[in-house]
Amino acid sequence: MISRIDLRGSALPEGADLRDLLPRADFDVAAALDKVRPICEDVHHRGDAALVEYAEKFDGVQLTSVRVPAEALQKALAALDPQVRAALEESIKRARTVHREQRRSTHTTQVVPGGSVTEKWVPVERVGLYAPGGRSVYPSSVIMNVVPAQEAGVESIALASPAQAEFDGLPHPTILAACALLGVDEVYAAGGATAVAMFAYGTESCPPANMVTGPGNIWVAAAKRYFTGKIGIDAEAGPTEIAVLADDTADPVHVASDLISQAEHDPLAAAVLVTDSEALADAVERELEPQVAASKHIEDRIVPALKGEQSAIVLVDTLEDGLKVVDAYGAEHLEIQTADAVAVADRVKNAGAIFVGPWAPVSLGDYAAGSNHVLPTGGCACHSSGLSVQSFLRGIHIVDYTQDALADVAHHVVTLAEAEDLPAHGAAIKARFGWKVPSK
Ligand code: HSO
Ligand code: ZN
Repeated sequence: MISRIDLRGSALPEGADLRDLLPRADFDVAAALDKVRPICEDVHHRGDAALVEYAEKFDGVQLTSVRVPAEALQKALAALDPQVRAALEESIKRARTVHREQRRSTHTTQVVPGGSVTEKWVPVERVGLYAPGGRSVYPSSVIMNVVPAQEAGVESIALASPAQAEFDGLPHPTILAACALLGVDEVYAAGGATAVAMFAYGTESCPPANMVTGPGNIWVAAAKRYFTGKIGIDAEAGPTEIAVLADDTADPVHVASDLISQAEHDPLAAAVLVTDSEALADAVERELEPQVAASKHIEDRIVPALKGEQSAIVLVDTLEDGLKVVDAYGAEHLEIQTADAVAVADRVKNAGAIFVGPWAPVSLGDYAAGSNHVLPTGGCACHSSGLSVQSFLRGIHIVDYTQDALADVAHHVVTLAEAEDLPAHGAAIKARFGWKVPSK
């Protein structure tokens, strides 16, 4: 069901050599770019007409309007199962509680007397959020994208999700209901790369956005890469990953169920157990069989995910080595199921989010911990963070110097300008002091 990588018996390799030994899905965004480019340019040139045509081609839907009417959002909310509504509301409440505290306030640093630098935080003006359809209809991801944008103070928030033939050509009703709950009323029926292009270029119905965030398949990731530099993006989200660092105190039933929980997302999802206990590895493997058999998306997702080259049980000599392995892997989600899990978690350097101990499974974080579930995948956790209020803010430096404060440092500026062979830079200082470098 799941392969083993045995790293016991000799010293672990370092850095990239260790990373190369660890499993990872093949997610070739560069190759997808060639297919996505003409679609994006078509949306650029033909706007809504192209969106309508792609909805017919990819989603089998004849769109009457790209913008979803406000009544459709309210109708979807009214028809929402009350239990689902209550759960979404709780999820929103907890996410708000956490994200509200991420807001940054303006801060002024007095560099020298008369010279200050203020950093003010300004929200991105308009953001386009993408919510996938098809296999992954996740109202929870709508929450995870909308809440940080709202808490950051983004004024204009629009959402796109693919048209669905079985729902009269509208996006999935739970996506619409989640938008209504969150107070997002600008929603478009557009899918994949076409939705990203719609936000990047704008069309007759949809004004352009400064930034696009949200999960999606490889086409969405490729479209985000195509527009990098033109608009802001959150990340090129790849398939979901879970790594579990566990010792012999871990409960194999929990570990197996958590590995399966993320394998359930996608045949390319990664489930990795890192352990110093062969007994635990054996027990988890035994436990996987009945649990997989009792799950729903067995053949199309869970089995291919667990059997895929991206998943494995990695055996190490010590927990110390286990920490090196999980740091080299840089999982989107990392669970620590060891004795003294808090202390072990504290030592982890690379992970999108860390789930500590037996009562904080990834599923909790997916829906209702208050944390964000849009997290870096593919090892990007070694340089990037998950989505947060910060993702939607820009820090602008405001430089304020008096004449005396400038005079004090002028000679250094002129020296550096000359050292870089940029005398006009120095001249811009001298011009303010009768074309001389002020003497100190
Ligand atoms: N685990 C996914 C998010 C998700 N799970 C949505 C359930 N719904 C990626 O972090
Ligand atoms: Zn999940």
